[in-house]
Amino acid sequence: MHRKLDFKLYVITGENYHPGRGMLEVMEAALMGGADIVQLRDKDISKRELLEKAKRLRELTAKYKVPLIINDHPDVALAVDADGVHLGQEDLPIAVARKMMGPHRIVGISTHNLEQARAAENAGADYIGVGPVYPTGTKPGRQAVTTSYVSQAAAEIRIPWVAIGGITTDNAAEVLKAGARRLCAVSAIVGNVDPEGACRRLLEQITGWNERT
Ligand code: 3NM
Repeated sequence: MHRKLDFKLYVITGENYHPGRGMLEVMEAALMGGADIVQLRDKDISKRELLEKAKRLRELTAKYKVPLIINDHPDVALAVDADGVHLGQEDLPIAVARKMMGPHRIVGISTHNLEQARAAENAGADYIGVGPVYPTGTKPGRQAVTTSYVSQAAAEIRIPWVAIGGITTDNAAEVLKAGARRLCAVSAIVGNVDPEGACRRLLEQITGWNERT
């Protein structure tokens, strides 16, 4: 179990994020590039299909000894022995997910402002997402929170948190400068022709920054 969270580069995969390419091939490349936590986020498929994908991703992530998080569905997470579940603000409350997942699995949640971040911390979340930092087609319709929320999280949040939303190798330095120590990306990695290289470049930036501070 991975209750003690130690990661730098969080990668999310889902059916629509890498059209024409197989999930396992893309994710194996990301894992070879150093992705150290993986989430399956697939909103448009049946639960049965999600379960099958989750099983395959469980086998792959186990091979790389990387935690697997399932978006939205504690039952699927438990069924495939995933390491945790990731919730949105409209999903099950943290306390309910915790009860289902037990004390040793990871419960994470997306937050879009400091009030939500504090609430998640108080409710016992293991980590939070902080974003979307930049506008992103991967989560359309949600306003960017900018690096000002990243700076606030850096100053106030004591549980692990990860910056997410529109992050690429071009703007990662700005997000790290604002105080992020962990980054999450979807399109910049799984939508990249070279997911392994994309991971390596982002990780180099994160590690380089963490060593400086
Ligand atoms: N959650 P990309 S932003 C899935 O802010 C997700 O909670 C967000 O994708 C949040 O790296 C986001 O392609 C999309 O911008 C991230």
